[in-house]
Amino acid sequence: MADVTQELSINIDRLSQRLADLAAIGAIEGTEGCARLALTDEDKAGRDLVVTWMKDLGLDITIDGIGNIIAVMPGEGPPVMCGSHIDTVRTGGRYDGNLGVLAGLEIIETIQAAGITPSRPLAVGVFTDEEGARFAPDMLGSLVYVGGMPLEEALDIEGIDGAVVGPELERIGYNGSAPLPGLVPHAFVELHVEQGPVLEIEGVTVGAVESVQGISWTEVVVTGQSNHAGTTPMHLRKDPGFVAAACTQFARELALELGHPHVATVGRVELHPNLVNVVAASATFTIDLRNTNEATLQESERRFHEFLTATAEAEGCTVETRTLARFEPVIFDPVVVDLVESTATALGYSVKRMPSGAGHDAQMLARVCPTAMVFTPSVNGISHNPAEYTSPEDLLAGANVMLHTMLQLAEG
Ligand code: HGY
Ligand code: MN
Ligand code: MN
Repeated sequence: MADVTQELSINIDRLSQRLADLAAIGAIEGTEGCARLALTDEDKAGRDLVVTWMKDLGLDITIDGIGNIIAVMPGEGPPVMCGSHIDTVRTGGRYDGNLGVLAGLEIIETIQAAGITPSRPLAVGVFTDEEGARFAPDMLGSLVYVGGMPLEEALDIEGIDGAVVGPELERIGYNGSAPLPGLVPHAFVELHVEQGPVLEIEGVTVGAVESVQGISWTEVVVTGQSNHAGTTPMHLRKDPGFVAAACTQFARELALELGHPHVATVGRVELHPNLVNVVAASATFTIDLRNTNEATLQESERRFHEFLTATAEAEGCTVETRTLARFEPVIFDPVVVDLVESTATALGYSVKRMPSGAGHDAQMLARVCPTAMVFTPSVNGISHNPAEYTSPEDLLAGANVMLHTMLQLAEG
């Protein structure tokens, strides 16, 4: 196998072109970004395009009951797998998830062109509904892939728009029959944009990701009493909109008190009837809490819930909560992390070991095989925003680190 040198390199123009071609599906006008919420027509169109590219590479393609697409080179034994997701949030960038999938295709095309046949086959996975923005939890497809959730339970999940996973999968034609849990890889590596500011601020080209922080998503429904905005004295109100706003303020104050890396986000808020002159009848909102430390994450959940309960009671409102996602922090395989780090150094790139603030499919594959991630910098640390950008030089670096990491895993 070729040494770890730039002599064997991916083709950045071909990778950039595929990123552009995929981003054209669900393109957000006037931006570089795209919107392909899971299991929508746009997601289907993106899947169809990626499957075409997989077929062009002569890969063996399987689709399972939750719609995960796994493409494997010819060969014997468990593959060295990479991959990610191609579903996006509603204000998505073109790199989040897409890079990990398309760099995998680029790597396979590169080694085929070089006439290299690894001892273990390489594979690329496209995992369904990583974002969890339409159908919670996030990382749904990879969670089912590793046996973390029964398929039947996943197929019954109702989305924020009332659609249900199973019928939507059928509607877009990706309710496959490949067995679940899925094929256990020899190892898994995910290339992903950092989606944060650390690599850029520190002037580092590659992230060797050691862990993913814990994630807690809860949907809260506060019910009060709809009333006239002009005639209802303040002391007689039962205003769920006020409770939602007070909880948003508390979440921020609690995060600042707990300090970095704790983060808290109220990302979705829906008042009903949502009218200028009506004290709301109900407020539905989500709270996303994250921390690298499980005990601190649990403390934040407890304190948030206590504040919510006390504030709603004082306002004469009732509360219902529903857990949308709850994943503990995940530590990646130190051997694979070391390999990412040593490979980046051998290729002449600056590299930093770091945690991931975002959730990723790799945190699920880590349950079944040695797993780690490669990060590339995000300009201005921006993501989940159409302005998301990573330079071709950094994309090249990240993809080459993944190429050589995968080849070493295939020979190791
Ligand atoms: O929410 C996340 O961290 C990921 O983008 N699904
Ligand atoms: Mn992602
Ligand atoms: Mn994302």
